[in-house]
Amino acid sequence: MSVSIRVFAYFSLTPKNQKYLDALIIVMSAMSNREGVVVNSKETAVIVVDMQRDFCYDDGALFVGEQVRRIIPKISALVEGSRSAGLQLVFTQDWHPQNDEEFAIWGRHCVQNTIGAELIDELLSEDAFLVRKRKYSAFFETALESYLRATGITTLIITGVVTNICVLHTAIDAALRGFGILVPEDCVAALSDYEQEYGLYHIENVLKGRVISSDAISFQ
Ligand code: VGL
Repeated sequence: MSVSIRVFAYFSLTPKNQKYLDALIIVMSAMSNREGVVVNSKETAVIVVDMQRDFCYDDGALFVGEQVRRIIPKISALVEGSRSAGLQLVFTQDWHPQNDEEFAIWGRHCVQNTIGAELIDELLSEDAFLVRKRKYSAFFETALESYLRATGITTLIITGVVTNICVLHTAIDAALRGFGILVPEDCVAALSDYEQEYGLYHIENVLKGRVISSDAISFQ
């Protein structure tokens, strides 16, 4: 015990060794990301955020860009795996009234009952809990929290668009409510690399969520 304390003190007190220690921590955290996460199928839900025509198709009102194409098959595979493992599935749908004040920021998009607001055909959502929302967060004035509490969910795997907007706001509200957060980085997309990075940075470092590859998620 005393030895380990002395070693710790030695490493933490010299700036040069602090640098090695920092590098070691980075390598170890990269290794732990690669190691993967085994999620409890009964207590974990997958949330697919706003995978709607207006965001995902190139003729949509607020097309996120080509990077959204890459995440569709990844989300689809994750949803299929999760469905087979018996996880709860939640799909959110941005759902704005005509002339919503948010259009001052983004222009008209996902207007209630329009084609652009429909979920994309590539992802099967019939058995999912559907959350229609007016704001970025899927928790704001929706039944999501009561649904998750009623079904015994403690951890959320959050996927979809946009990483630094609705995904991030949903992750923040989930963290505030005490849910564990897992974000597969190949299942979320943003308008630019910078926005993708700062969204994931916030989730990992400020919310203490885990950011990993979807391949690294398994179920028990
Ligand atoms: C979103 C901008 C406007 C999103 C929704 O889904 O992240 N972004 N509305």
